[in-house]
Amino acid sequence: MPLLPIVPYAERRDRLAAVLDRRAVFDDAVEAAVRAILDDVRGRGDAALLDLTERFDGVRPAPLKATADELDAALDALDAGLRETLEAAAANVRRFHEAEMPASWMRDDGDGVAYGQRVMPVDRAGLYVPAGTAPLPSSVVMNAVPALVAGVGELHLCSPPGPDGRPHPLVMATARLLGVEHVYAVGGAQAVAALAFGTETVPRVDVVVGPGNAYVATAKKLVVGQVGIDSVAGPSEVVVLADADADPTFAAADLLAQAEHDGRASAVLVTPSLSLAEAVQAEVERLVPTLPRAYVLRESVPAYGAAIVTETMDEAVACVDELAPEHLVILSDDAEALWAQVRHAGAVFLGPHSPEPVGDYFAGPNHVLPTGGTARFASALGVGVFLRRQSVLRYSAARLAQTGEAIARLAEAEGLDAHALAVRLRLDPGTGYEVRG
Ligand code: HSO
Ligand code: ZN
Repeated sequence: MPLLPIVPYAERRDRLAAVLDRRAVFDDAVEAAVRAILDDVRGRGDAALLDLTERFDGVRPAPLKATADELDAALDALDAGLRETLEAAAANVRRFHEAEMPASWMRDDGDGVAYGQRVMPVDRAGLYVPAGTAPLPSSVVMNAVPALVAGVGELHLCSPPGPDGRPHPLVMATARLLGVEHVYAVGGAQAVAALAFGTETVPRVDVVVGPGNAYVATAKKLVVGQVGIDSVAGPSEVVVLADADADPTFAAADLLAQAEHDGRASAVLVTPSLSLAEAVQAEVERLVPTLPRAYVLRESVPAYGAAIVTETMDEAVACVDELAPEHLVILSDDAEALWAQVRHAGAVFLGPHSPEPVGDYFAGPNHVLPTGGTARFASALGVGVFLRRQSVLRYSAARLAQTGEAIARLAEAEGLDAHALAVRLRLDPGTGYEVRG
């Protein structure tokens, strides 16, 4: 059996059932376990964090919070070339997110009536950076930079400790590089709980963002309302939309780049060309054994991968929309025209020179993206998550004289007479209601 099965479009639903089903990320058992963790942290604070970290990560971090010296030392130890690349990446991500920054606005009707919105950052943001099978310093950049661009005053970053009880050195170095001062050696649902409720060491924040496993995602879902969140992330996905002229090695490599993230990552080729599908299938077969994470690829590709062959390109585009993938790579000379037809995808990569890792690491777009079909209604992590729009209104005596009576009647129609009174008093200070029986 080849790793990447070729599936006719008509059979896509059966083949992709495993991918589509993942959308119900919420396992009752996981949810019950996470509720217990949230309650424990809410009730016992740091003591719970230490016990839970010992249970899940096998260490009791001491101290829970990385010291300034530790962060400095991690940055000093960072490879000079990596540092330069991370700095360049942060500058690109900053420029991208500055461009999406919404502006406050105020409109003045000229007669004393004015209204608008003031865009303001939250006071404190919590950033979650997973450690898992690979440390992700790029996730520090993708979480922190939009918060910094939004103008958030305090950033608090949680990341699981390694065997030494400290957050990964690359995570600490990148945090220090960006000016994130507060870094805690705590991961999983307990980290989300700490950020949402606060403990002796970790302050309660206003928003919690960042990718994570099912426990982290479920914890975020359960603390919504207590705090804001970016999104509830599931396993990562890519769809490569390719025409007959696409380079099959590029297509195969792009699939594997996403599929290597974890055993549940999904990588799907969609193409109207059977011969391309066959060539990509062969390239996947050839490349997998050459890669160190072949053990992950041998899990994810057969379980959640496919090469879907359609009759036409229109059908291929429809197939992409149905999947609403986190990432969409378009390998075609007509990439721009195809992009114009696609409605649902978290982030799009156009043409043969835009492999997804350029976006994952460097170019500017955020790599924290809507997964599991949520691209139908959700967007990439951006400055918006860290901002609030406060609306403001100033009315005038003249305008109230014109409209106040009508407004008061609307209030009475709702049975809300104090509302009507508040308006009428401005029109006629002598207004009053009789005391009722
Ligand atoms: N492709 C991942 C992000 C990432 N890749 C981090 C490498 N490092 C999810 O969008
Ligand atoms: Zn990636």
